[in-house]
Amino acid sequence: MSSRLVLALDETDPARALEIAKIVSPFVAKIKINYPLVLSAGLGIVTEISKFCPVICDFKVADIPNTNRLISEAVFDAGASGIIAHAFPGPESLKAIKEVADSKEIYVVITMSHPKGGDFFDIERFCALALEIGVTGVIAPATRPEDVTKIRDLVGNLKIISPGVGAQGGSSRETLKAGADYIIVGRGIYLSDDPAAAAEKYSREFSIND
Ligand code: OMP
Repeated sequence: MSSRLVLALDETDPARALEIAKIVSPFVAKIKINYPLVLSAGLGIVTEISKFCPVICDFKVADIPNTNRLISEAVFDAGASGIIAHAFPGPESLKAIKEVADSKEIYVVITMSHPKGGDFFDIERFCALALEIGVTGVIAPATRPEDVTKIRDLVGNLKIISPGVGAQGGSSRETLKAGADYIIVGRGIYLSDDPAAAAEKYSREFSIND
């Protein structure tokens, strides 16, 4: 059974984050790390967790090409298997990540999951850009499955990873039906009294039977 669950590990206590990562790793496809954990634990936490689970660094990289390149080099040198970037800085900024990524994964944010989070994003243009650059996949909101459907039509076979299930109220069923490949869950797991049991439950709910 392959898991479609990605844990968003936004726990800020480094020791607890590492413990949660260890106990949930049998149930998740990947662990996504964002600024809250790296700012408290340092980039070394990426190296630690990468020893037992693939790590995506969700740094929503959005800068000029040279800065994007420097961030990506640091992230991949630390052992991350993937990185999340914004599309709006345009093709040159994404190409700079692609140049250092080799076989590593790049995911591009198409539109965001929070209320009014889509108002400033151009779905058609960002999907076309993701295809032009040849990224691994895109981030699309579980809180708006209608956007996931639209994005699936636009990105063909690129992977779709969807945050917004659990604390943000999105439906995993609707989102997977709309074409998502993976579901991101953060607070619904790491704030649970029993993160391993919560991860197992979500993973079963989203499972693909090979
Ligand atoms: P929970 O809301 O706690 O399940 O966490 C969701 C995770 O997904 C957080 O790490 C967010 O930063 C991230 N996320 C969104 O919630 N919405 C988006 O539109 C994009 C992301 C992301 O890029 O991962």
